[in-house]
Amino acid sequence: MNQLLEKLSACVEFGKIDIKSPYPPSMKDQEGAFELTRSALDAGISPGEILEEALIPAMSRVGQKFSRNEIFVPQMLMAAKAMNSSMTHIRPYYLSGETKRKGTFIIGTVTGDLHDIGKNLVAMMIEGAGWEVIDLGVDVSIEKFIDAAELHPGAVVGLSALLTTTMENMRKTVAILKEKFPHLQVLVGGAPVTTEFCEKIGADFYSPDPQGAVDYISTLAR
Ligand code: B1M
Repeated sequence: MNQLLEKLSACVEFGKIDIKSPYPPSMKDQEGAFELTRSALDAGISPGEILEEALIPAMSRVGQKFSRNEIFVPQMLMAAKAMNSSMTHIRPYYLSGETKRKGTFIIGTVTGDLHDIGKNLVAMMIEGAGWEVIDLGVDVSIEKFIDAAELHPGAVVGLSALLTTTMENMRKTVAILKEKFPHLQVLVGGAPVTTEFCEKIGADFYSPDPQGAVDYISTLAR
């Protein structure tokens, strides 16, 4: 792998946000995710490569270490912060200049779930594909999804869940949304979600990644 990407990936894995960040002490005074992402882009590495080769694998290593009890929630949080600082440079590349939007996409992480990195990636890429995105954030109650769907008739709704415990909230959210708005298209995703689960809960489509979400929603464009 490119050396710059390797360094960037390590910064996200160990939670090194930027050069001023004192954490982790072993990386003090070194450039962090913020500076290295800028350098990678300036060196002509594409935002897609940065995401696929450095940022996403770093978060996956963080998850594996957390599962093995080698790191704990504070370290996961620092990794997420480092990833977000990197995303400040990447996001503008995905934003669409289109003025006529293809439709409206409402997205949120379901109630009880605070994970937003994957949801933010999906939102960013769908916005980049020309949709107006209403991002409801994390820990989104069913009522909030209902209010947003009422406010934006014809919108497509996307739900993200990262915890096996919040998959049940995803199921409830889909059930109530479908009861209230039978024609509403609901897209689901997140690490524990599968095609089988999507079918079981009556959602319309499951995508394991943002590109799949973009491809699907493009088929629904007005
Ligand atoms: Co948490 N966490 N976490 N965590 N965390 C996981 C998910 C976990 C797998 C780690 C582990 O044990 N290995 C585990 C869940 C286990 C399970 O349920 N089976 C876990 C746990 C247990 C917890 C806590 C319970 C820990 C605790 O407190 N004891 C707690 C729960 C808090 C809560 O939500 N109520 C918790 C907290 C946190 C932090 C807050 C510290 C932080 C989140 C910060 C943030 O998001 N701002 C965090 C992090 C960073 C993770 C890991 C390490 C990384 C998640 C991530 O951002 N991945 C994660 C382990 C892992 O995933 N490997 C873990 C990168 C991101 C790009 O991937 O989100 O999967 P992902 O999104 C992908 C796809 O899934 C897809 O596209 C994205 C790009 O490919 N996708 C969609 C996502 N949403 C989509 C929607 C779509 C379509 C595609 O359509 C609508």
